[in-house]
Amino acid sequence: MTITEIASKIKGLKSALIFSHVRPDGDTIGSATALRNALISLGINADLVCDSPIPEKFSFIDGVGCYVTPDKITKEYDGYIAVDCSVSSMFGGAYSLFIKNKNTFNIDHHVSNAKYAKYNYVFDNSSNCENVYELLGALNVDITEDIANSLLLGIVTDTGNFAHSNTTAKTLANASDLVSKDANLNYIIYKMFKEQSKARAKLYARVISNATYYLEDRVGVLVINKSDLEEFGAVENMTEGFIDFPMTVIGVEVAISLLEVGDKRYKISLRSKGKVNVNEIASLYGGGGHILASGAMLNGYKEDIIDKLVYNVSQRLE
Ligand SMILES: [Mn+2]
Repeated sequence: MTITEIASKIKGLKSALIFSHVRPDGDTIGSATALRNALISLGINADLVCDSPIPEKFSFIDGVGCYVTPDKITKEYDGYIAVDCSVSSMFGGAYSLFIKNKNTFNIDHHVSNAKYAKYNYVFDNSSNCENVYELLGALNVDITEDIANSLLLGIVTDTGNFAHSNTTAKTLANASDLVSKDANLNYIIYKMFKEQSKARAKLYARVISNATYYLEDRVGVLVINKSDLEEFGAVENMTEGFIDFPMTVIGVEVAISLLEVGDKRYKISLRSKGKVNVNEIASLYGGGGHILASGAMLNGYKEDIIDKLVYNVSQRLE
């Protein structure tokens, strides 16, 4: 469907429930909150649903406090609109609710989108917020400061702060437009990429200072022990982004992190700069992901796990 067709279908609604994916990121939250405010400005009743808690760091975005879990939905809506959800599993438990409505919309940017809705608008932009921005244009919505902040949030997070290869001239032009509409780029970047708790900062310093290097410094390894988490009062999800550190080291081709999640049980993350397909390595242990970013769960002593993984890398570096 074209954006004009989707816009005219949405204009016909009196009420809509907007769905964000589980483990929500800035793009699904930005898409949903921008669309909610836009629909309300058009006189359409709009609510938000997500089958996961919304991380605290997004609380500065207008409308984030309105999310409810699917079990709280009792009202009827004219239409259900999913944003940034490529497949049914991304809805979590909310999918069984989603399919109950006759007017379902799917607005997404993943090329792998399963086109599961009655009305599908899937376009391969950097972020779904770029698609929503285009949709709001087709709906003739006034871009308020709140809407601009929501949309810029999705662009900034899905492009990794404009650093990923999905950042195009159009992405930057859209971001520039949103800044001209008073989106606070500086604050969004601080909240998404810089701000951290003291517990995380202390854990990070510990883990990074204990990094080890193998194969003439072509592999960098981080170990995150349960005892370190406990010492600083940190929790597992605070370790997100740690693995980016060894990747900054000149000469390192592959980064590996081991997060101790149980007795002799480790959650493994793998990153590659391109010479090694780490998806192949993760697959050896029942894990998977992408060529440059993959993960798996391994049992055993950490020294043995590191030995095995470094060996797997060495076989692929020659
Ligand atoms: Mn996205």
